[in-house]
This record gives sequence, structure tokens and C-alpha cells, in this order.
Amino acid sequence: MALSIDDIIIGLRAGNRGSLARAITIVENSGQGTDAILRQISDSLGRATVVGFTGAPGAGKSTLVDAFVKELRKRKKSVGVIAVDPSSPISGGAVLGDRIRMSDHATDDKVFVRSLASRGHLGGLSRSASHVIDVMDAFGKDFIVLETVGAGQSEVEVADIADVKIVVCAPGLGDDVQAIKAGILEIADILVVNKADNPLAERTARQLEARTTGENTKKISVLKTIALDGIGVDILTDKIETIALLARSELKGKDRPRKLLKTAALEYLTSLLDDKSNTRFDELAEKLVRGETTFEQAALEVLKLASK
Ligand SMILES: Nc1nc2c(ncn2[C@@H]2O[C@H](COP(=O)(O)OP(=O)(O)OP(=O)(O)O)[C@@H](O)[C@H]2O)c(=O)[nH]1
Ligand SMILES: [Mg+2]
Repeated sequence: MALSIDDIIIGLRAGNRGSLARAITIVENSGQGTDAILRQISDSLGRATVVGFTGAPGAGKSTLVDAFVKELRKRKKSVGVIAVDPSSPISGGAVLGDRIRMSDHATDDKVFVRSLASRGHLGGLSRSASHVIDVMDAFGKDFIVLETVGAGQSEVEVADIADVKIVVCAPGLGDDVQAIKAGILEIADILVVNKADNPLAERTARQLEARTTGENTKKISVLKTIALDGIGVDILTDKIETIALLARSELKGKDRPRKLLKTAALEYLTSLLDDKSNTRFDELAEKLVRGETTFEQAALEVLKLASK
């Protein structure tokens, strides 16, 4: 007999890993019970610090995440890791064991690793990732670490859920800047040049610094690491903790719920509008094409139709 949602919630609150795994499986697939779980945990959210690592395939994200988790464990923090496996036809979809290098943590019960397969649906991936984050948060994880390949828009969106966003680069990007697709640099709080054992790392770091200073946006730190040896990871971790503290104080009061509300509302609308089998908006779209309404009016109509 399957456990009831109430049992799962009780287990989750009691720190039972089996309950955590079950709850994640349910919300990840938006399975039956998802709404009940999300509702019941809604009063115990917002405690964990969510750190997103994104970057080009092979930049060393998994190795760096592994080293970061090691450092967090040294600092007595509990950790949840979510690896978003894009199953990309470009990278050939490396097997998961290869993507997440978490072998050392397999026996550590304060580390919980989960992979999420992207299903090619834009809103879907960030929605299921944010639900899995919520469940890990309610479970009591101090840190939740998210690894995504920064290859597509949906991965950038996923990374954007994080409180602290890290873009991992490999040395020798040159001026063509292979990995730094539009939108990726912009979301970063920290740029990490990994594989700093490579002599080109210093130059890459300087190029990135040049690209990120002087712009009107926030100051982005550029750090170097050798993830394989854990070098630079303590400094990276200090920086992450500082930025997380700042982000939290900025999001105090109503701001954090407001941000969550915005994400939820946008995701809801996106899923409605992306659903081709939903004909509710067809007439409105045609009116727009015929110039019989303005974008602003049409948007307001969308909101009315969406709530019907
Ligand atoms: N020399 C050197 N190699 C590294 C370093 N960090 C990672 N690597 C190697 O780079 C390769 C790719 O590392 P991963 O951690 O799998 O990279 P990734 O970004 O997670 O790759 P995908 O998940 O496939 O996108 C592996 O062979 C690592 O051993 C480093 O600091 N120095
Ligand atoms: Mg990886």
C-alpha cells in the first residue's frame, strides 16, 4: 500500500530520506498529490540558500559542485543537489554517473542528490525544478545546489531560480566567447574560471573582468578555481555565503513572496499559452493579428480568460 500524502509530509518533517525521495518524485512529475504537498509545505519555505551553477558542457560544473559540496560539509551544512540533465542531442547526453560526480557523498546522509530530466518544455523544467527545491527546503536542507548546462533558454531560466548564480567557464574562451551566450552572463553573480591549472586561465579571467566591469549592472566577481583539487573553492564558498546574505536582506518582508508570486503567475500563464490544444485564446490571437485590439487590451483579456 502506498503511503498517503500526510505520511509523506510527516516523514519529510521528521527528516526521513525515503519520504524526501517520494515527495520529490511526486512533485517532479506533477503527479497526484503535488498540490497537496506544495500546500502543506508552504509555511516552511525560504530557509535554504539556493545556489545555481551553469555553464558550457565540460567546463567542470559537476567537479566544482562536488568540491563545493565537500566544502559545505566541512562547514557542517546539509546539502541537496539537483542536476538538470538536458539529455541534449548536442552533447550526446552523457550518462548521469558521468555528469554528477557525487561518489564521495553517496554515504553521507546530509547530502541528497537528485537528477531532473528536461523534457524540452520551457516552463515545465523550471517549474519542476522549483518544486523540487521547495521540497528539499522544507526537508531542512541548508543549501540546495543546482547544476544546469547553460545551453538553452530553459536552462538559463532554471539557473535564474537560484539566490546565487554562478557561471562556470573554461580557460581559453577567446574573443568568440564560446560559452557566454546572451543571457547567461547577465544572470551571473559570480563568474568562475575553472581549470585554473591551465595557463590560459589568467587571461580568460581578465577578459571576463573587462566584459563585466563598467556596465551599468551589479558588480560581478570573477574567481578562479581548480575544481579537481578543490583549489579556490573555500574563497568561492565565502563569496557565495556573502552574496546569499545580501540577497536575503534585500528580499526581506514582502519582496520574497512577491518574487515567488511573480514566478508562479508567469509560469502559469506560460503553460496556458503554450498549450496548443487550448483554444481559449485563439479568437483573441486572431483579433490581434487583424489589428482589432491592442497588445495591452489583449493581455488584459488573456488574464480574464485565464481565470475562467
Ligand atoms: N585540468 C582540470 N580538469 C578539470 C578541472 N575540473 C574539471 N576537470 C575535468 O573536466 C572534465 C569535465 O568535467 P565535468 O565536471 O564533468 O564538467 P561539466 O561541466 O559538469 O560537464 P557536463 O555536465 O557534461 O556539461 C572532466 O574530465 C574533469 O575531470 C580542473 O580544475 N582542472
Ligand atoms: Mg556535469
